[in-house]
Amino acid sequence: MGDAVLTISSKNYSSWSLRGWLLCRIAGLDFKEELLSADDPDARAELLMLALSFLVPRLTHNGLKVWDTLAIGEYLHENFPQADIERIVTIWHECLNLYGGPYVFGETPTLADAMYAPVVTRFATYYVKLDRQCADYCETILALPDMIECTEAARAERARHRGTGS
Ligand SMILES: N[C@@H](CCC(=O)N[C@@H](CS)C(=O)NCC(=O)O)C(=O)O
Repeated sequence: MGDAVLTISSKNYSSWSLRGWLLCRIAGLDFKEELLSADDPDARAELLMLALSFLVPRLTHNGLKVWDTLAIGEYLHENFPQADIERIVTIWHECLNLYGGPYVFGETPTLADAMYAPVVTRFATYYVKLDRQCADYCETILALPDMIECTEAARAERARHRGTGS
């Protein structure tokens, strides 16, 4: 996990501190809390050194300083991904059951399947364990003639790059 410190000003009065604190907790980040009151002139001086904005929350992780709540959220999301897979699996179940498969919206591949195609390949790359219905959906997508063509072209592209050293 590395070294993580979340600087906040107050658990009583700072709504932004609460947001940052919760984001870190939800992401499962192992972090230390540092409480710096924005009213205390010394703390304000320290805050300025921590974040040009003077504002909290502010997260330091592995030497990186993140000092905006949304940025903290995005940073944590990128570094500690969580519930995305479950969400996708839920959506696939709902759609496949409702529309009868084999594609997300029934018998014909649609925009939704094109959007999910890279998700399918990532699930394969990272050996994500899936239940039968979702695994079947992945196989269906990977077996699409257009998908096969594109995958073969991708392999040839990589081989070409390797060949030219670029
Ligand atoms: N846009 C900032 C807003 C943060 C913010 O307004 N924080 C308040 C605490 S609730 C603050 O640090 N205030 C200190 C001050 O105004 O001196 C973010 O998303 O983090």
